[in-house]
Amino acid sequence: MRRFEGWRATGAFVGAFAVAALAARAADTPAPQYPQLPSETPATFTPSPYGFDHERREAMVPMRDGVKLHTVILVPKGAHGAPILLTRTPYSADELTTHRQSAHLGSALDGYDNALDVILGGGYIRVVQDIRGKYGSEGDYVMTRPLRGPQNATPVDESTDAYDTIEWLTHNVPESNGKVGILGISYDGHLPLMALVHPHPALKVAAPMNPMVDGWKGDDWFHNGAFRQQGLPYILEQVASRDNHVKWWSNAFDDYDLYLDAGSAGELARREGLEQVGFWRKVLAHPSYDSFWRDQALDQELAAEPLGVPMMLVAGLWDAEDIYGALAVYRALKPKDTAGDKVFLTIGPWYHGQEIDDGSSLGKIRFGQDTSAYFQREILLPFLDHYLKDGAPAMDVAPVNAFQTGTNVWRKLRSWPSGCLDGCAPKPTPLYLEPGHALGFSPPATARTEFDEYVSDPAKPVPYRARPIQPIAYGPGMTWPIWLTDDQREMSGRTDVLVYTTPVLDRAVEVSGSPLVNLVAATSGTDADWVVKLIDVYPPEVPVHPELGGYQLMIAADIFRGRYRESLETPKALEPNAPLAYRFELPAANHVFLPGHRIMVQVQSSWFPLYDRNPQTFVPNIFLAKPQDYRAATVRVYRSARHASFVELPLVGGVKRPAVMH
Ligand code: PG9
Repeated sequence: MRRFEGWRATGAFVGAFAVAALAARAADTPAPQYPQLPSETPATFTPSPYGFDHERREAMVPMRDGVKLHTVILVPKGAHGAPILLTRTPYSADELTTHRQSAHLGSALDGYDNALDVILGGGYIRVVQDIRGKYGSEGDYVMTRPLRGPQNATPVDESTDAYDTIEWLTHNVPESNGKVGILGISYDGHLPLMALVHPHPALKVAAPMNPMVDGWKGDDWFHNGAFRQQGLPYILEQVASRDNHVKWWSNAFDDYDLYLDAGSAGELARREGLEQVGFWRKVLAHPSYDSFWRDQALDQELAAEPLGVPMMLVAGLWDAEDIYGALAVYRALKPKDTAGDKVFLTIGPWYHGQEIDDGSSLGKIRFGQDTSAYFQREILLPFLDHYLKDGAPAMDVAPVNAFQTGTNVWRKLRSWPSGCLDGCAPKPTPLYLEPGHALGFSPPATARTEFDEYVSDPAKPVPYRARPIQPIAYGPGMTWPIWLTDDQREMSGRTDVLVYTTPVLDRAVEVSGSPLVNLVAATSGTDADWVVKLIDVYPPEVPVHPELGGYQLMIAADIFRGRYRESLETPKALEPNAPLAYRFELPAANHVFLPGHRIMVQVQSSWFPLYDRNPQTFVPNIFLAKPQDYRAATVRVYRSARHASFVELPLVGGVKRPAVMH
């Protein structure tokens, strides 16, 4: 999410009213005529090309419905027969291409979305375009505009806009070789996927990085039905005005206070005036996985299309925004790639979009190498070159490049998930919650009903990170992007967080794929959220990195809203105090728990304020829950033979003998 912080409530609002009143009064009086000094500003200014290593052109590119899209074209001096790298964005083409007032292409390009090693190293023509309705482009804005179909009766969508843009570029940029690649991160990674629907023949390759794919299941708006309410400011700023000048107001430094004070996400949105914003009204009306969300799930839409353009999907293991999308698309499309030459995947140890930033570390975790530079130079550049350059060399990029954390090595794989190049498939292996807050690979033997218990109180929800909690924002001092690597120690000390830990590992435990939660739990309420975290616990002392002593690093974690246990579309009240099974997938891991470490699982019922609170009393629409609906509940997590709770690990290397235990 591209929200810049550094702005909080000021008197600007009051000031705006005063100016409006003065203007209204002035309109009544005829303006006096004074002599004018000739303007010193030319009618149009032509920038001097002196010292530039590239030429900047701007065009209003016509779409099939007559709407024109503002497009910036940066052509390296002397370019001839050069391919085009296109990014379509809702985040200002100007901002992305005027980072510094520099005559050098590399300095002019903003770090966001501009994979500099690739663009500069490849001698590409760089094109960045404002999508319809944003910044310099004409037309109306619709958040992640749905494809033509049930939710879009117009003749245009982002796929036709991409098509029309590529058509124009191939006829209007004489320095190009007529081959176009499209790439981008997040929203700008969603747009390359859109371009793959009825693609233009000149579109030769796509690199959708950390793309937003399914807003309900696991990307920006919800995770498994729990609403990511700290995304409200993004919705406001992105949709309330064409150029994002309308800003979110906050009168609390700690988002925990701001969101708790409002009660529900619906109430906070109301206080901010969000009901004026069309997209928010849609979210408010569709809290469940109904056709509104299902019809827009891009992985499923793409699976229904022929596979034509080769693509490099890019996923980050600690992506706090779109951790779901890239792998969902991979899973949907890979079976169609029978020749193995269309769907490629990179999985890196990155926050959202870190593959084009410094990739040596993430939070306190170091990787011993710049993983992003490796990705750009050794994976993305040869991949794009191969499809875009005339007479390009053969490419030996592996079908899947996955960075393995813990050991800190890149692994070349044939497919994902897979333990090695020759396909040693990971074996789903349950890791059980055991008595005494232990974890182990042996199923519970006891026939007795056994459980652990806590009180989940919506008046004191579990913070998802140490307070004060910052908003979702980027910029100086903002730590939102790295939160998934926060130390979980503080949370494990709470009475409303259950903690299960293995003994110290005597050999490595390797996981590759998506762990599957199987929780059997009961609540005294009629609705509940379940947060399950798979954690690598470092040894008490780590001599080379003392700050990692005892660190509790989340490897995979997610939330599931209990009301969707039986159907994602039709929520249902939970039967109070009944042990019920909840099964859901955690985001993918590619990790080795090293000898000397321990594996931990934490279970809790809130993750606040990133996710809105579950009132724990069933109400039809949680956005509209009233203060009296929020009630404390007693929660039981079961761990007996009949009601076993476990996390199924995608274990590589078999289970000849449980790998743990001292
Ligand atoms: N994660 C952001 C986003 C994508 C799509 C829709 C809304 C938000 C982003 O960083 O672009």
